[in-house]
Amino acid sequence: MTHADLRSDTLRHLEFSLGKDLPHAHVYDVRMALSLAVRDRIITPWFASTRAAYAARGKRVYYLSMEFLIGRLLEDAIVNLGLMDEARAVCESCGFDFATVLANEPDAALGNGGLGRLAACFLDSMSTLGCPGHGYGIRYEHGLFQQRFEDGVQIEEPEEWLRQKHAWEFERPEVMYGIAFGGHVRDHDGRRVWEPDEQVLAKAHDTPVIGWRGRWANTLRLWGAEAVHGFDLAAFNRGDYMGATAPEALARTISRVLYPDDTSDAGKELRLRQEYFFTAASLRDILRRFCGEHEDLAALPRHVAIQLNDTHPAIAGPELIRLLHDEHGMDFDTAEDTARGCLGYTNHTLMPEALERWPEWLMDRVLPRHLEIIGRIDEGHARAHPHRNAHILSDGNVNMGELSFIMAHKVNGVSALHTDLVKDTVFAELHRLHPDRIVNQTNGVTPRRWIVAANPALRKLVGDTIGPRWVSDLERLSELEPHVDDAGFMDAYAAAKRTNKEALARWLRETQGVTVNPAAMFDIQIKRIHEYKRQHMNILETIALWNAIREDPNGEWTPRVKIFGGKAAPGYVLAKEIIHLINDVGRVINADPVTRDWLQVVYPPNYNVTMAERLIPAADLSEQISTAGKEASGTGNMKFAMNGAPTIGTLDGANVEIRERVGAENFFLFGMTAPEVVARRTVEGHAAQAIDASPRLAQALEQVASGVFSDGDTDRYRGVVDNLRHHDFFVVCSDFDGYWDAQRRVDAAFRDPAGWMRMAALNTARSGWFSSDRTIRGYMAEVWDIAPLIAPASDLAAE
Ligand code: B1N
Repeated sequence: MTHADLRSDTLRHLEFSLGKDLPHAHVYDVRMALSLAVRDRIITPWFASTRAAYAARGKRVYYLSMEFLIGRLLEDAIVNLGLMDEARAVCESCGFDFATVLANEPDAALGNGGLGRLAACFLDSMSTLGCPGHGYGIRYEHGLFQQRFEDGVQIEEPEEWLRQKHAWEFERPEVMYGIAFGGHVRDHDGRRVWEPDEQVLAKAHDTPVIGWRGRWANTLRLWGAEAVHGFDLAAFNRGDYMGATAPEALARTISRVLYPDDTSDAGKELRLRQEYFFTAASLRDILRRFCGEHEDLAALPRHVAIQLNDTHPAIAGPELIRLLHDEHGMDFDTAEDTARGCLGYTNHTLMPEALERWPEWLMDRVLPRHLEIIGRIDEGHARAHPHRNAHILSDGNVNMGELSFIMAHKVNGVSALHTDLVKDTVFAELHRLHPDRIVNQTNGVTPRRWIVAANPALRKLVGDTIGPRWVSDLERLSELEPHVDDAGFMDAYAAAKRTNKEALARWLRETQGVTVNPAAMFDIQIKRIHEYKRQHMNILETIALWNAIREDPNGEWTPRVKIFGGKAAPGYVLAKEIIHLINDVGRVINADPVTRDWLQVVYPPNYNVTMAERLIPAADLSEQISTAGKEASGTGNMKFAMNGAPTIGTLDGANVEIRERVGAENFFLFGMTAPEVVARRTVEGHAAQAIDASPRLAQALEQVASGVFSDGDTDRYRGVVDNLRHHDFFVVCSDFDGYWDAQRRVDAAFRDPAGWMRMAALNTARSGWFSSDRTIRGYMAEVWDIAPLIAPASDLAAE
């Protein structure tokens, strides 16, 4: 492929697909035309992959997820196809800045956070490895809300990514399924027959997902909801114009908006409808594909692996039984075993409020036949295990975790620690009954997006040092290790970090109007705002540091920029109070001339995938400070480590494995362990005790309470302060001094630039294991029982 080809294709699309000529083209037109020209280059490998998958007559993987946090796709496609230089040249020859063209693409925020981004990284890795499969999800009209700050307060606004045409998708009006809801179940000659009273159409929209170097491409199929009869002409003719469009509006509600709750569940009927809608459509599609190739439905598990991304698609179990038994006439027990042979379930959280439970009456109203089937699964399980204590149906609820566990042949946690906790806590009983079912698959992230695309400076240095193969074989990053003793390499490594920090500083100046010193430590905490993630501990430490510098302005301090990013669920009052507090503290501290050279707080609004791509490569320090036992894995922690930002963190989630691999001396550990946290909570007055023992913490809390950061308003932070003083479930107070001490160790280490850079480079060199390629290989071998359809990329000769 030459630059001339890509240019002429882009100009052709500009003219014939966008209807513009170059002199009148807006950056939107150029971005769309380039996207279409790049997309054209995905079609051939996409078709070839589809044909190869059919020819193999083997197994396919179906990844069912409520969320796919894919972000922007153009740069990703360009990177995977190796078209970086050509694409840049095309833009420039058209008179457009490449970065501006890339930035014109909306960030597809079809997810809340880690769970959705993991699904996106998995798609990338499945395509890179040649694992045949599809992602199935919902084509939300509105992704995660846009966040802005008004006087420091989070304001949510609707996200409008589909206002413009989505360049990457193919609408498939011929792939449409009627999805039923409600109604009754009746007996017909001893058979149970569901007579629903409502139908919504699910229409397919396909996005090709290209792997590294275009060797394989899978499909992300997202379902949009439409009405069976979209327009009520009779109502219109009566002059009832609103009524005429009501059926369409009602049906479309199902795929209208992503629920903005991360790790908690509203228990709303619409959410249940969303879950059933996309799960049922996906299963119909899977069976249609299977029946086109095979006769015997009993062979389903040999050809179909369905992965449930948390319990959100848990209705897949009963729905698959319903399809096999009610519709295809398989006997119930065989249908149940067949379904189980196909299904795998990934658990992503132990937070009690996130474990989905639906009231039986609601399930009965929306999915009456499914409730019956669930009852039968539960009875069958009880009969097989008479002394068991785990029930799917209990206290008038349907427990979706238990349902998922019982209906899956494999259940997995997402980090070693999390999997142990899954075995010991939520599923202890079921684990005892089914000791071989739970396995661990530690999360990973795709290096294509998180190094190659996001960090070109590091990509070039790594490529120049160890060649190109590391991109699809990330463990090869270990070949960098000997070079940490080479002054030339280390100078280049430091220069790459400096380049990224300067780029971030420029962006902060241009978009946020704040000036930061690129020589200062960039200390970054980016993730959803949640008490268990303890952003409030970070901001309290910031206040304590501010106090300490003011007391001794001529002391030996390390300049720091504390950067925060993240959204709070709109209904999570305390999390929104924490956001307000960070902004208030930033306003006061940033205005203090005494500390200005040492400490700054920056909180750019509307954190998303695109912002993460900008922040992570520029980070010096990665904040992973959750209460031990609460963060199932984390994936941001892995992105920071590979981009050369050592972690300050607790022994939680995948932090444990990161520390083991990068080495304890390259990781700033503090805090209680998971069992210590559990024990600490039983100590009466643990928070007050910790505050009494820590003058620094007591002072910082008192400043927040007394209005130092809220113009004297002593009410504004009553929620946060009272919670910490009297309740403190997430043991912020008890971990505070350990955190403070760890931060001072960080300060000291950062004052030795060579030592720090060595630590950063070792983080890069030793984080190859955290590639999502490794994770997907694990699922393929231990959960899906499937082999790749292309040779490993590492077998290829270097380009
Ligand atoms: O899943 C990520 C993990 O790395 C994180 O530690 C974990 O917190 C995250 C309900 C969730 N767990 N549960 C959710 C998301 C949306 C929702 O509606 C729960 N997200 C996680 C990937 O394993």
